[in-house]
Amino acid sequence: MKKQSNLKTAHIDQHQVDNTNKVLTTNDGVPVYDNNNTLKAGERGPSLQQDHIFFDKLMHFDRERIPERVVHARGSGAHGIFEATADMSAYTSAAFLKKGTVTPVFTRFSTVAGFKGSTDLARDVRGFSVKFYTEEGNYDLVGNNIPVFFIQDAMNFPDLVHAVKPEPNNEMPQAASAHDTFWDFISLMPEAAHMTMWIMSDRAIPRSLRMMEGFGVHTFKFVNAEGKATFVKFHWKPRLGVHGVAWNEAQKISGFDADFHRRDLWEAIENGDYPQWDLGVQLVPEEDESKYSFDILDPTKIIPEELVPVQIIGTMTLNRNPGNFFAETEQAAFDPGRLVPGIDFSDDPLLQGRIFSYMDTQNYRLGGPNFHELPINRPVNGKHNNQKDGFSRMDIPGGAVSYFPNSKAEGCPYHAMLKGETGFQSHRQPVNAPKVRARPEAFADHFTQARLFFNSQSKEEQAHIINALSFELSKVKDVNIRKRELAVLNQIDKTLAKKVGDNLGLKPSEELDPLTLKFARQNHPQYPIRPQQPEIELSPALSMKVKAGEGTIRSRKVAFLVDEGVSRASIDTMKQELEKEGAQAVLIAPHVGEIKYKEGGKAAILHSYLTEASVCYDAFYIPDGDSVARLADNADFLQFLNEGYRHCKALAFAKGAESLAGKTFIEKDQGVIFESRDNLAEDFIAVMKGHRVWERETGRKVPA
Ligand code: HDE
Repeated sequence: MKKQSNLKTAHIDQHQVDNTNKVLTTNDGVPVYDNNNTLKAGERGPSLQQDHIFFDKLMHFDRERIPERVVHARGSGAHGIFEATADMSAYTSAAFLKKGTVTPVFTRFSTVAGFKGSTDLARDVRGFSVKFYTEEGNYDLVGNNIPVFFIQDAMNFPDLVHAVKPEPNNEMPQAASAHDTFWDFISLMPEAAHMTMWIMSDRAIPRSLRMMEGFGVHTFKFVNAEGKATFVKFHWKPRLGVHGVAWNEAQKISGFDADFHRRDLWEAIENGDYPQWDLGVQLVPEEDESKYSFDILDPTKIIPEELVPVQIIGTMTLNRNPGNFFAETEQAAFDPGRLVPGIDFSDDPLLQGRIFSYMDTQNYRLGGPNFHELPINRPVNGKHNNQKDGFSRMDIPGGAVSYFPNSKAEGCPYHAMLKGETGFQSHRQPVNAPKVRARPEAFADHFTQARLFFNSQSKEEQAHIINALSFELSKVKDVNIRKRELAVLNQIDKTLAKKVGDNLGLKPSEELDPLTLKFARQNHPQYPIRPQQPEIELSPALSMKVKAGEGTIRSRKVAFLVDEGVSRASIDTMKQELEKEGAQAVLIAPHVGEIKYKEGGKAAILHSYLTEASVCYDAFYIPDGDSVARLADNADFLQFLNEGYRHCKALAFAKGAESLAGKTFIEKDQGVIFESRDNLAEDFIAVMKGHRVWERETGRKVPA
């Protein structure tokens, strides 16, 4: 694919700095003669206070950090475009959703709990924020890769975050929910049950940011040109399918390459493998607001895709890496309160709280109210208003007029209504109700959809959830918390609770813990309620197996494990077949530099066992040659293979290399390809297309 430049974001690009053939200057443009030595009284003397060049440099350096995001601190971003592909005018007047419209975007993916420098492979929700630079101003769709949330009301958000973040006395553990305070909170908030199932599933350890779904989570409103509203849920569907790694693998990747996801996104874009997502919507007519067994305003509930199908309305392509991480990714200010005409909030109480929080946090984090003027946050259509001054004002609005109404500037900037233009108008929703601090009754059904999720998973996916819960609760020191959460799990599914209980040496109690009930009743005095009969008992769309996609190996990394004397023919044939499918072959040898081919000539080696780890590859191939005898006693090589097998990956052995499998604990299965028994490249590719051979875990009891 040819590399695209994004002309429409020229407003950002014009701020790029070109240092070619330029002299180094101070911040005031004064040329610097010597950038290595401070000004001293003599060569061995004290430094002088008049070293304004040094002070200029240090003043800036001392202020190079800004507060990291209180949540979602760790993130990676990319530029791209969104193309609307369906006629949505019956539902929304949003200009960027008009069929055929192409809009520049900036997208940032993130983990939630860890600090800015934490590992990418934490078990966590991933943020999925998209800023659309539309002709009607910026629209931010600030979503997650999981379609529900832990809590129902914004009031609980700081508490949730305090509970999951490292504990305040010792600031441990980093980027992990496996600790007492998180599970203490969760076990007292049964409304978190549904999200708990998702976060313990492989959705929380994605193989790649390019292989995860995104969700707006809340119900929003589309508003059409006549002012009629339709409820809408947003979905991003990755073209590469939805895939996760194994938990054991995730932990090791965190050690070997904490930037694994960031690197993967960056490299894919640099290689022209532009990731793509289709944007889908679920539409619910206003008249159907109360039609379902759950409340569509409750952010702990989904609308199952089987009840309301997802319609695809556009495609996002990420095609350009940022030029500067700080200026773009770090300073990007996302805010669900940034709406454009044709889209509005619903009354989801979690969403309502977010409308305040994001703008407030940007004011603090980016040092004042002019963060909209940072290149990454500027609207493409320009901004025109009478707002003045404040820290770091970048625009220079000329003239004496900064008020409205005015006559001196001919009433400009004018209100849209004055010239018969529409502008942003809120949906004319009637509101007349007593002021209360309370929740709707249907919000108190915490387990029906948690059960729906668990029951809709494949056998292997259920096993991963059980293992994840067992891991996390084993790390919890307080046995009372373990017991309380087990009682919550027992309300979701008895087998689930029993299996987790077995791993903890505990028997799940039939009833919720009195403390859980006490706190649940604060939110829902009538708790527990009798839930309404759900519309469906199973939702295949919730399984990652179903969302795996049609199977592609584009951009997957295959390790070719080689040594001196390897057969060139055996490498080249496989390499060609893999490259035809868009995968990458990476030669790994005991040392970097060069190795000799059996047939003569040399191969350049860029990667060795010192620099690489098995967990960072999707599949393994062992070619023929004199290399085979050398590798037989190489512990690094054998560990590569054993781990690849354990993590349920595809392994292919050229004919002369098959004996090496006998040196490992690998047993022949559908994911282990032997040239003498299988169609080497064809079967290898077919297995890779399925991502992993998860069945290996249950068959051979190899816990991944
Ligand atoms: Fe956020 N969230 N959030 N959140 N959130 C932030 O804003 C907040 C929630 C999400 O890539 C903060 O700029 C409250 C749900 C993403 O820069 C902060 C509540 C969803 C990002 C904030 C929620 C999200 C954030 C921290 C409950 C999924 C990263 C820094 C009422 C729909 C955006 C910042 C980026 C970031 C507040 C709940 C997604 C503090 C109060 C639900 C993807 O403002």
